[in-house]
Amino acid sequence: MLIRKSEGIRSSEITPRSLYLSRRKFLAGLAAAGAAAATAGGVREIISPSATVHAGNKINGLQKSPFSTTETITPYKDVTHYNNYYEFGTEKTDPAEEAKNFRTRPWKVKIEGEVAKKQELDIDTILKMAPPEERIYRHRCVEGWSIVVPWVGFSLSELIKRVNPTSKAKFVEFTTDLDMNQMPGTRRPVLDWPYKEGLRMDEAMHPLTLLCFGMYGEDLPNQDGAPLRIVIPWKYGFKSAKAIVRIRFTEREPMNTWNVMAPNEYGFYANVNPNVDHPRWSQAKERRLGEFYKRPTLMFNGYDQVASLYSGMDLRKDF
Ligand SMILES: Nc1nc2c(c(=O)[nH]1)N[C@H]1C(S)=C(S)[C@@H](COP(=O)(O)O)O[C@H]1N2
Ligand SMILES: [Mo]
Repeated sequence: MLIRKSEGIRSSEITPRSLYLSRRKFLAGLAAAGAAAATAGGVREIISPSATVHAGNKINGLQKSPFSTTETITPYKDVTHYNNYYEFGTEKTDPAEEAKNFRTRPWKVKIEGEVAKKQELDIDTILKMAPPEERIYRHRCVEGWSIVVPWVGFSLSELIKRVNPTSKAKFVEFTTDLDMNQMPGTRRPVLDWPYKEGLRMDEAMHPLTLLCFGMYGEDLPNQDGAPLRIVIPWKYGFKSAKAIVRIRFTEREPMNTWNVMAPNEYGFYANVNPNVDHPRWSQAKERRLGEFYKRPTLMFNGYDQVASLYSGMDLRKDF
């Protein structure tokens, strides 16, 4: 997600390390020198991708989800080292480095707006609201790139049901943490801090919409949005607010950061839609992290079960 033209083009064209590695693997396969090359550190990593170090605590009692895809899971190392999270810097590799020591406890989430009772929930209370599930979703992360991630969480609807929105609640707004001491990126006016996102109530209540606090069977790494984020698998990555501190129910469509920063480029809905070009690039194809060839992008990222939420809407206009 980018604002300035030069920066946008540069960042989205950067070749992530995983792709670079797979290209090397490809070349190594062609060359008879494969065995010799395999002794180099970088190449050894390709041979045993699971040997990467995970940082989080294991989450016990994970239930499997019928919503999971059986597609190949993207390596942990890639998913945790190619992130957009501007509070921790604008380069894709900044969050892994700069969010290392981010403190995620104690952590409170304010519940505000059109609800029966405004309250402040402790993160550990939220985590106990429903059994944790593993949901393997396709995810459109950074522009043009996709990943397959075993997220951990439960449907956002579990929380929404418990906080009792009033009949006036038509939208949900998510506000994320703004801590200048811990988030070096927020000391500069790169975005209109704090980062905000919003969903229509029926989108928020859809069973696919995940309130997420883990991945790969462990606590969420800081760069991926610890301690609490949302994941909406049929929408572009920027809808998935990280480090949520406030959930507000509203009657009117809330503002959201990218829509405010670049309204002609980023709309409120942000459904994955290969038929609507971004003003600066086509959205017809995507490249999965670690793969060489692009693949066609599917409408709603392949999650056709959400199509009925948008019947009667013009998704070229309401992009
Ligand atoms: N708080 C916060 N949440 C954020 C962002 C951000 O800058 N700050 N970036 C968004 C964008 S532009 C993308 S593409 C996704 C990336 O999520 P991922 O790193 O898990 O792929 O996070 C979204 N959530
Ligand atoms: Mo993004």
